Amino acid sequence: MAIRALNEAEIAAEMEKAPLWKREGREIKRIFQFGAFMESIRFVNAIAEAAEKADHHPDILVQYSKVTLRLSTHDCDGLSPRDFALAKVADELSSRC
Ligand code: H2B
Repeated sequence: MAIRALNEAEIAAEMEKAPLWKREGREIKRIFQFGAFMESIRFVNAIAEAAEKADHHPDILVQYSKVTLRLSTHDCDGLSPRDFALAKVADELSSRC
């Protein structure tokens, strides 16, 4: 299904609702800090399940107790509502890991 990239004003509005995320060009990024490696892995497994269900997949970097997620929409070469929807899910899941 075709998806439209958000324009700058729409991205700014979404960023206000996602204060823990940083804009980096055509991506948004958040570093999640956990207490231990296995917490990182539980989070990665949970976000992988959510991503597969949503058919929207983040770039994931695990560094011991730290997980970096980067979100962008390849299909529109930019940021779309799907990125911000998955960012919100990641925020919610991270508080449970
Ligand atoms: N993930 C991300 N991050 N961006 C996409 O554009 C995207 C995706 N597209 N996951 C999906 C899969 C698409 O390739 C499939 C065919 O629906």
